[in-house]
This record gives sequence, C-alpha cells and structure tokens, in this order.
Amino acid sequence: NNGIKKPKGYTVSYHANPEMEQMHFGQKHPMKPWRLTLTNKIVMAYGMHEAMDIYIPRAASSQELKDFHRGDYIDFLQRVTPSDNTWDPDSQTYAYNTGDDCPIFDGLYNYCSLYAGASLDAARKLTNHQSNIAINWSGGLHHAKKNEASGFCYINDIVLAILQLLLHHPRVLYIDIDVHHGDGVEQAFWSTDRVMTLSFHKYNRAEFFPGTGALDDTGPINNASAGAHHSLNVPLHDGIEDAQYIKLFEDVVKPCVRQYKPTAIVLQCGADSLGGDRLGCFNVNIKAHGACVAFVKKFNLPLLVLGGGGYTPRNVAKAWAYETSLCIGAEVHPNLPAHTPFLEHFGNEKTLFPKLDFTRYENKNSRVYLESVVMGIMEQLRYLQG
Ligand code: ZLS
Ligand code: CA
Ligand code: ZN
Repeated sequence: NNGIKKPKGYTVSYHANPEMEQMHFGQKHPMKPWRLTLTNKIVMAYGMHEAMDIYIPRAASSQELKDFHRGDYIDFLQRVTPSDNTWDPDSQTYAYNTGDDCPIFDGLYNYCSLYAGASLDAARKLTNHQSNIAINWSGGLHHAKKNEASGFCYINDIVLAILQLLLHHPRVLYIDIDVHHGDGVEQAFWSTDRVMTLSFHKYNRAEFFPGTGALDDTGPINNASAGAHHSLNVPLHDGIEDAQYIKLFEDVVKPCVRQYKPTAIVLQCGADSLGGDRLGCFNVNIKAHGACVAFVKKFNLPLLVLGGGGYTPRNVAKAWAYETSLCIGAEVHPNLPAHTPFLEHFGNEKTLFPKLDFTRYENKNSRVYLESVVMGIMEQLRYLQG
C-alpha cells in the first residue's frame, strides 16, 4: 500500500471485469480492450483499490439491453458469429451497420453485455446511495444507436445507465470529452428535458466522424418540444491546448450546472482527446484532461465516470489511472510504481505525465473562436430560465 486511504465522507466504486480485456476487434483495429488491463494494473500498483469498493460486474441480460435497443438488433448480436455472412445486398451494407468499424468478433455479445452490465451496476450503486462516484472505464460507448452499431460501439451503455438514473433523478447532465461527438446519447435524449447532453469534440462535417454536433444543433427546432435547447455541442478545431481546453470546459460546464440544476452527472472521459492519440487531433495533456474530471467532481453530485475512446493504450491507461486517483482524492507520485506490471510497455516515460507528442497538429482554435463558442452556449442556456 502506498498510503492511499479511503476518501473521507464519500464512497467511490470501481467496476471492472477482466473477462472483457481479452477481447480482440482484429489486428488493424484501433480499439484495443487490452488498454483496460494496463489501466487496472496501474490503479492496483498504486494501491488505489484499497480506497474504493471493487466490483466484478455481471453481464447485462438481453432484457436489460432491450430497455433501449430494439429486440431484433439484440437478437442479432446474440446469435451472429464471425463466419456468418452478414452482408445485405439490398441495402449494400452489413446487417445493423456492422463491418469494418464495428466488426463481428468472437465473444462480441459477451463483450457488449459485460460493459453494459458494468455501467448498469455502477448507475445502481449511485441510485441506492452505496456510492457517490462510480467508475466504469470499459463503458462510455456513445455512438451506438437503438437499432444499429456505429463507430466501434454496439450497445449504448451510457443511455442504459442514464435510463437507470432517471428512475430516481429528475435531471441528469451528460458531459462527453471524447474527441468524437456523443451522437448516440444526444439522439436518444433529443426530445426530453430530463437529460441535458453536452459534448466537446473535433467537428468537421465532411471529414471527421461522425460529422454531427454543430454549435447550433441544440435539440428539436420546435420550441414546444421539451428537448429544445437541451442538447449542447462544443465544436472544436485541431490542436486545442491545455489552458484553452480547461478554461473552455469550466466556462461551459459551470453555467450548465447553474442553469440546469442536474441531480446527477454522467461524465464520459474518452481519452482520444489527448495529444498523440492514434485517432485524435487535440494537444491536451493528461493533467488537463484530468482537470475536467476534478472540476466536475467539485459539484458534489452523484457522479458516473465512464471511459470511451482512446487509441494510444499507454496514454489511455495513464490518464484513466490518474483520473481514478482524482476521484478518490488521493495524491499519487508521478512516477509509476517500480512493481507496475508491463512497466516495459511504457517505454522511457515511466511517469503518469509523459510529454505527449504534439508535433502532428497545429492549434487552429483562436481565442476569438472559442469565445464565440462559449457565447453560443450561453445563448442556449438563457432559454432554460423561467
Ligand atoms: O468515439 O471515419 C469513420 C468511417 C469510415 C472511415 C473508416 N472506414 C473503416 C469506415 C468508414 C467513415 N469511422 C471512424 C469511427 C471512429 C469511432 C470512434 C469511437 C469513439 O472513440 C468511442 C469509442 C474511424 N476512425 C478511424 C477508423 N474508423 C478506423 C481506423 C483503422 C481501421 C482498421 C480497422 C477498421 C478498418 C481498418 C478501421 C477503422
Ligand atoms: Ca465528445
Ligand atoms: Zn472517440
């Protein structure tokens, strides 16, 4: 033990099933469930497990998955195997949008029901007051739709978890710092005012997946719909840096909480917004990414912390381990403990805070641009009063 103690006055639960970590999307595929093993090894090497309630979650039942997803889609996921020919010549696509981005691999259904079960368990720990912060790094798969897979996501564990929270909470704020737009969650709650969705992401309609999430996509156009002004988007350009990102996050999140008054918060911590990510294009360091988690924690509301994207596994693991330490309020030494398994995998930078590779993306976000984005958000929030 490195002197890490249980936090005073609140409980953190950590939901991780090692069965998931063995799954393979395929050799060339950027999504590596193995990043979860690396994360858990760092968390344990620091002794952070001593400070949390650790749960090995069960798989969600097909009935639970159908609380959001259509029955025929879940039945398809349950029975499909890699050798099945799922190509549909009529629509010129694979069934339910499976294919290159969302391959059918061995154990797919088990993988899906495990990460969904973990998010459901985590949400239930919050609603029955057994924890104040619940963490599931295997969840956060924000692109999955009611009736199809999308962008490496098959089951939308976030939507399922929010539906759980809504059984006990009048208003849930969903915040998404993955570099991609949280389109599946936005779409699911588009017409309700009981969930406010807020995504920060790289936006370029033609060139960056999924192409949605413009500043003026804020909910149904019809002001009579309850969902109007309850979907918020923060579209960004390449190369945003630490200080800018933290200020923007705080300038947007603080008024959202003040105006919307959520009774629970769900935070998707996709680590592809870090500099040097294989798919991402921002210049954010691990400390700045973590500062967003620390800022949200300060509202002292029931908090569900989820993973998401993240395609440079050694950086993902460091970020999520550091963010776990922020959740428990523990000070950890920046150097990875010498007994950390797979330490050799972290190359020369055996620290939680490596200098990330920022050589690829020039910063295209001017101060004026970011100010205009904050003003656009404030304009939407003004509709919430009264
Ligand atoms: O938010 O950009 C796309 C769609 C395509 C280009 C790629 N081809 C394969 C399909 C059509 C337009 N897809 C993105 C999805 C990004 C999902 C992010 C998920 C999340 O982080 C939450 C977990 C995309 N970007 C990069 C790839 N796909 C991609 C890169 C490399 C490969 C290998 C495996 C597969 C095919 C070759 C693949 C996809
Ligand atoms: Ca996002
Ligand atoms: Zn992403």
